[in-house]
Amino acid sequence: LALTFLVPGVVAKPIKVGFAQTGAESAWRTANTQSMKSEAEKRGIELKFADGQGKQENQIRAIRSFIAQRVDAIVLAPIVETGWDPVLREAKRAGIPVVLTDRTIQTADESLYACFIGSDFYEEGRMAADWLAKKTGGKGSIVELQGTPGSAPANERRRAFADALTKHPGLKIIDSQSGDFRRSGGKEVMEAFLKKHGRAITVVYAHNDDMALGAVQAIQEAGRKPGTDIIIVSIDAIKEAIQAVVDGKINCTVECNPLFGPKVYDTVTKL
Ligand code: GYE
Repeated sequence: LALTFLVPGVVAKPIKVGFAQTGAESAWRTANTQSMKSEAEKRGIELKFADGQGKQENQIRAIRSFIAQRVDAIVLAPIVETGWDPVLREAKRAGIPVVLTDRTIQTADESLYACFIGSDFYEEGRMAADWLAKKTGGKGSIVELQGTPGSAPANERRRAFADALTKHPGLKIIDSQSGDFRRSGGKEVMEAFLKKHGRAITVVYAHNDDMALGAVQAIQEAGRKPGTDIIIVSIDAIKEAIQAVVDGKINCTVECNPLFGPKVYDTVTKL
């Protein structure tokens, strides 16, 4: 007969965390996933990683499976802002704390999540607009490449930029469409904008660098010079975009740091 003595507080079980990621739409996202995975490994946290592949229903399914597996905490990077209440109520009923990271949600019930760890998207959009106003002297015809429809960063970066432009009547958004935070999306939408508006476009405001880099390609293929003929301002500051700034193809990128692993796991451990 083998006897096992369990001494509470001495033999600690590893913490089990379920992370519902949005997908793999951008270089920012790749860095964010990497931070979450490598930091879990470093801390001996058992991480269950679910790639939502850009769909809210996949993320909801992942959360249900985390609940069924009785994880200690759920970390959610919500692809869109609305529609989370039912599944978050299920997590609450199961007594599993939920940490929102990267993106926020809209809910009337703040008790459905423990906290949010992420960036101020409104401030990013405001900084982009203020930089643009200085650079152009307050004159320009802007096309906007929006992020994923309904996502917190697309909503806030759009709202902040538009708010800031009210102080600069010479800066006008002449067209705006979603490129879904993807390079291919940014390229396609920019091609359509160039066809439709031609030389009227003087500025591109992209909600992320991947779409800005797609727009750079489209502008070059149309025989024009990105960064010179058309000013480009975007958000994230991924390595490739910083290189594009060095090369004069993108004029400004606002930093949005994706390395949330350490803060998220500090918080999860406390919870
Ligand atoms: O800017 C974009 C990514 O939610 C802050 O999502 C994030 C955004 C980021 O796809 O590149």
